[in-house]
Amino acid sequence: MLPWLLALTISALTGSTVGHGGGSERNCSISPPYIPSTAVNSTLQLQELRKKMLPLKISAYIIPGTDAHLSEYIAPRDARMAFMTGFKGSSGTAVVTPTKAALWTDSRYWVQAEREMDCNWELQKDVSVGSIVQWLIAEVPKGGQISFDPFLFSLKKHEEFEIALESSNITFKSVSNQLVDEVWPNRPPIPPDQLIRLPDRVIQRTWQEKVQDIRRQMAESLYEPTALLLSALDETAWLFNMRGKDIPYNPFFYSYTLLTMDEIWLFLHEHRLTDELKVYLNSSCSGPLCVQLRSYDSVLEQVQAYVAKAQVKVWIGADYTNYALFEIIKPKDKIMTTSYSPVLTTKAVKDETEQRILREAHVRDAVAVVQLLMWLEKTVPGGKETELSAAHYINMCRQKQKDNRGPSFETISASGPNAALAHYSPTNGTDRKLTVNEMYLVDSGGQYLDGTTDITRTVHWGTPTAMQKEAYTRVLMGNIEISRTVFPSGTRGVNMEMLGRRALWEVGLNYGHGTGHGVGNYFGVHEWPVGFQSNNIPFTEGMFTSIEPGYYKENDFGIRIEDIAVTVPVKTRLGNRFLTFETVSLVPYDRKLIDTALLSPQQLQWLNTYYETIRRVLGPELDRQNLSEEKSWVLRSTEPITNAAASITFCALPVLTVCALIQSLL
Ligand SMILES: *[C@@H]1O[C@H](CO)[C@@H](O)[C@H](O)[C@H]1NC(C)=O
Ligand SMILES: *[C@@H]1O[C@H](CO)[C@@H](O)[C@H](O)[C@H]1NC(C)=O
Ligand SMILES: *[C@@H]1O[C@H](CO)[C@@H](O)[C@H](O)[C@H]1NC(C)=O
Ligand SMILES: *[C@@H]1O[C@H](CO)[C@@H](O)[C@H](O)[C@H]1NC(C)=O
Ligand SMILES: *[C@@H]1O[C@H](CO)[C@@H](O)[C@H](O)[C@H]1NC(C)=O
Ligand SMILES: *[C@@H]1O[C@H](CO)[C@@H](O)[C@H](O)[C@H]1NC(C)=O
Ligand SMILES: [Mn+2]
Repeated sequence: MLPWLLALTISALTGSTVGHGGGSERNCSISPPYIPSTAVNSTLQLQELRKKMLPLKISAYIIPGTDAHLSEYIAPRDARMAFMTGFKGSSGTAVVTPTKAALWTDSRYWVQAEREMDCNWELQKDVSVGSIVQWLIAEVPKGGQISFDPFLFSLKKHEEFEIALESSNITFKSVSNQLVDEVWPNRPPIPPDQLIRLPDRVIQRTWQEKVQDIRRQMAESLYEPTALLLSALDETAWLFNMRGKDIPYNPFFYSYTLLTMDEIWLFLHEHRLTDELKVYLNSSCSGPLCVQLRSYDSVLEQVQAYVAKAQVKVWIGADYTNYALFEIIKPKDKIMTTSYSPVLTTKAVKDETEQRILREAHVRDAVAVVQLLMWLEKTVPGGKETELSAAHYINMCRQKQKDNRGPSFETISASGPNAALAHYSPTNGTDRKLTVNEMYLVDSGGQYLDGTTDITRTVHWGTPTAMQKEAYTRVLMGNIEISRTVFPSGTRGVNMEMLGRRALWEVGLNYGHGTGHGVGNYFGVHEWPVGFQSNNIPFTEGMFTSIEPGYYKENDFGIRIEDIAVTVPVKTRLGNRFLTFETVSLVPYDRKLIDTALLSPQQLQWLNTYYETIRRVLGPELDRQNLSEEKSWVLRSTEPITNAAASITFCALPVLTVCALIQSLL
């Protein structure tokens, strides 16, 4: 799935508010206002929230669309922004004042917000902190107070607001009462289901070994931390090799960990631990490798008690630790921060077992994607299939694969103009019939006990236009250029990112989303901090990332080609061992959309080598699953591609030996 571009420098390119078939948007400038049936009447909850704000003298209350762990996906009980506004998109910030209410969300969600909100809410489109603060300064009287639930702000986000409000003479202050929860009558409960530990076959490092490794890194730090506080849900789940299912599409469970050199406190809902898990965590003992279980809700108290001691220093990751935990640690010299905790940076580098099983998950996942593409090729001309039926089919195919645990995000199945809307997923209201006259984009992924997958293919079942073919080929060239690049270990993704855009830029095309993100082993489909943005960590051996350039033509079509790749060592001809990417997604591209004349000999060679790999690795798996029709489809789709045009051009050159050499490569 596409990562959102952090630096929204080219957001204008995707600033589309074009609707897609079926749904309708509110119109608040007519009288009476037109409110679609898909919107929520927010009058009552706004009234109730304002009643709570009044005695606390709050002039504006900020409601971010995240949870106490700054999760990208949240559980229904944390959907506070959606409860207040009606807007169910996965990213946004709501603000309520005594007389106004506003929602900020990025261009992916503008259409959706106009459909889901009533006219109590204004939609704001510039999601930068600067824009929110500007609005706040205009609305809040001098000397007024802006408040928020400190659990829903990372300390980094809090700092951004604080700096922006510095000279405004407005107080920016957390309130411990969780105001939205107080006015939310049927807030969903904590999920009751029991947590699991991962089976030994998918683990190389036991939790005890991981704890020792993290403690070693703490001991080596020059800042001499005495404790590490883990707040992001994947941090604790990774450390203990445990999983839950509290968050849709993400096998996480509500938790925190406080790790010192000789103690481990694990905060969770204890009733969710089986006796076996308690033994696994060795909870009834003492010693540096015994886990002391504490209730999830006692984390503030326990951290406070710990930091009351002399000579302690707590290491926290600024991007994923909530402000509530930060503000109780005083004085501030008892805190040491880095952007990411050592758990996140350690987790980013997969061990040998993780690398092997993540590759294996991608082989089985490719079977499911091949089944979808082959089925669509056969059925679409019949005229009965739609975006939704295709999404349903791919889910079904994945379910049949060993160790599947459902999809890793809601499938993006988009035909024609719908594919030009980033992050579009079909609904009953927008579902579009698939035809041989339109391009089709499918971005989907699976959770497997051994890995998380994410892949996008774009296809055309009829005759693509010259523009579609050129755009597709240039997107593919971007994907290949990143994939085949050779670089020294420690190179930042942001310094390679333009390789994915260059072929598009050459002809004045571009895309408005990020180029790639990390993925996990049965974890999040967007796993930070790996990727191609400025705040991602440098690439080293054993990291998995998506590579996913695209191109979107408003009201017409959308293209994205996404693969997962792992960084592997490569011997260079004149120098040291460098790194390159090895693609682990194993699904052929649409031959019909590739204009081979645009590809360089190196790109063509990469493509043919990739196709050989698909045959070599996916072929036996298809045999094992008795899928002979799929096998023939794959063989047909991975026939070596030759480039007649390129060889003619080259052979016209006077240097005949070069020509012969290149031809032998083709
Ligand atoms: C709302 O309705 C008015 C009056 O019919 C119209 O001029 C305006 O364009 C509409 N706005 C939107 C966003 O549809
Ligand atoms: C919305 O809810 C409020 C309070 O319950 C009610 O007074 C109002 O009529 C409702 N508005 C619409 C358009 O249904
Ligand atoms: C800030 O607000 C306080 C309280 O309303 C007021 O006394 C003070 O003069 C204000 N200062 C500035 C610089 O506006
Ligand atoms: C728990 O840990 C203690 C001390 O580290 C050890 O002696 C004991 O054998 C462990 N118990 C289990 C059940 O693993
Ligand atoms: C969509 O339509 C199908 C079939 O009519 C129905 O089963 C399903 O509940 C609908 N989904 C939604 C979200 O309305
Ligand atoms: C594949 O077919 C063989 C021979 O018919 C059979 O023994 C085997 O169980 C089948 N395997 C699967 C995965 O269906
Ligand atoms: Mn992706």
